[in-house]
Amino acid sequence: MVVPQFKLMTIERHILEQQGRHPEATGRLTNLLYDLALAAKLIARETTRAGIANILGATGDENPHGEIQQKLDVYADQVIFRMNDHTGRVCVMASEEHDELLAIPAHHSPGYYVLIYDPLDGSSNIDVNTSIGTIFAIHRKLTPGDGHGTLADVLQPGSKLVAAAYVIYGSSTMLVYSTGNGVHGFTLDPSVGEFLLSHANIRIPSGGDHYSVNHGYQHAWTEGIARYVRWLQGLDEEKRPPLSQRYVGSLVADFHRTLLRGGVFLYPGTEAKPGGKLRLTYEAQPLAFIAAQAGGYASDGLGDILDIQPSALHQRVPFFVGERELVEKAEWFLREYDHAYLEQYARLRGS
Ligand code: P6P
Repeated sequence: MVVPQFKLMTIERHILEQQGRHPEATGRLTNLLYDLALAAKLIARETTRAGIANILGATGDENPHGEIQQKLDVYADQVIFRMNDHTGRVCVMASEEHDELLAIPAHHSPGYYVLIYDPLDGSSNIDVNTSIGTIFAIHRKLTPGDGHGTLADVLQPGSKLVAAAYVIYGSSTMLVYSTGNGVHGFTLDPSVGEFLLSHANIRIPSGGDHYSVNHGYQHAWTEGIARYVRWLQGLDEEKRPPLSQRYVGSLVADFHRTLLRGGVFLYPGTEAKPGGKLRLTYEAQPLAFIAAQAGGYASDGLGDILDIQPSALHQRVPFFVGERELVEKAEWFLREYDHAYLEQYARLRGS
C-alpha cells in the first residue's frame, strides 16, 4: 500500500488552522465555511449522478435574467439557502437565482456575515456533462446593529470581501477558497465524503499557454478587443509567441484552468452590451478576490474589479482575469482604441 507522502489535511482542519492565525477570530467564519463545504458535497452528489436521479433538465421556469432554470440550479440554490438560513451566522443572502435579497426567516436570529452566491454557474452545460460550478462571496455586515442585513451590506466592493470560494464539479469535485491568506484547493474523495488538500497555496503561473474568449462574438468586438485578441494570437506586428485558445463556456471551468495554468480569460463588453454578461457581486468579485490572492489580477477594462462599488445586485461587468501582464495589456488596448466604448461603459458603471 502506498503511504501518502504529504499530510492528509481535510478542509475543516485547514479552515481551523487558518482561523488559528487570527486570535481574535470567533469561529463564526470557520463554521460558515464548513457549512458551505457541506453544501458543496450535497450539490456534488447530485451533479455527478444527475442523469440517474432524473434531476437533469429544465424546470421550465426562468431566473431573473430570463435564463431557463435547470432543476439542478433550483436544487443547488435551495441547498445553500437552507444550509445557512438558521445557523445564526448570516444576516442576509443573495443568489443569482433570485431577483431580490433572501432574508433570514423571522424565527431565526440573523448573524454577522453576508453570503452572496451563484448556486450553479454554467448550468446550461449540465445536459452535456460539461464542468459546472458554484461561486461564494462572503462580506461582513456593514450596517450597525445585529438585525437583518440590507442591500447596503450586499453591495460592497470586492476589496472588502472576507472570503471567496468556488466549487468545480468536473472530472473531480474541487473546492478552492481564500480567506485572504492565499488560495487553497481541496479535492473531494467521494468514498469518504471529505475534501482533502490537494493544491496548497495556488499561484497563477506566468507564461501560461492559453487565452479564453468566445470567438462567436468576434463580429461584435470593439476595435481594442479585436486588436488585443490578435496580439494574444501573435498576429500583430509585435509577433509575440501565440497563445492557444481554450473556451469551455462555463466560467468556473475557464477560471479554474486560468488559475492553475496561467494565461487570461475575458468576457468583454460590446457597444450593444457595454457591461458584458458576467455579474459583479457573485461572479467577478469573488473570482477577482481569489485571482488577486493567487498573484493575478482582474479588471473590467477600466480598472481593478475589486475597487468597483456595486450599484445593483445583478449588475454586469466586462471581465478580464489571469496573469497581471496580460490583463493590463487588455486595459491598454481598450484605452488606446476604444475611447467611445470606455466612456459609454464608465457612464453605465457610474463610478
Ligand atoms: P457565452 C454560463 O451561462 C455563463 O454564465 C458563464 O458560466 C460562462 O462563462 C458564460 O456564461 C458563457 O457565455 O455567451 O460565451 O455562452
